Amino acid sequence: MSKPKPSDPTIFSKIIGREIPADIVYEDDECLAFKDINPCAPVHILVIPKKPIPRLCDASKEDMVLLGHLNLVANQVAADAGVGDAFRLVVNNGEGACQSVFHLHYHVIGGRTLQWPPG
Ligand code: IU
Repeated sequence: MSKPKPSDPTIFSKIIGREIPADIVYEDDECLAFKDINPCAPVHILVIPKKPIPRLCDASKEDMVLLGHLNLVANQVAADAGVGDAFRLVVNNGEGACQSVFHLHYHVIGGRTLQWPPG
């Protein structure tokens, strides 16, 4: 079997297509937000675009509005989860930054004391 390419569909595409279940907390035409299956904090939600952009660095100018929208949805899901005033938004970009699923996602993390700098 050949190594998956960054452009291959990921498990997140299957979540968008409802081929596999997820605990979805928000959806609109452009994006989806669901609870991380392996949370690192009491609130750990992933916000993903429906467009399969593999990494943040693969986004282009045409994605400008979409990227802004993802940020506002992150605000919204954080507020809905009760952590609107204290949360962290994380994008792991590339293998070297611990990205493991190559479909752009924003981690919304909160509900506990967060340290800085992160590990
Ligand atoms: P990363 O930034 O690519 O490392 O984050 C991927 C996240 O996706 C990670 O926190 C996983 O726990 C999470 N996840 C998930 O919520 N559901 C899944 O089916 C899979 C990964 I695979």
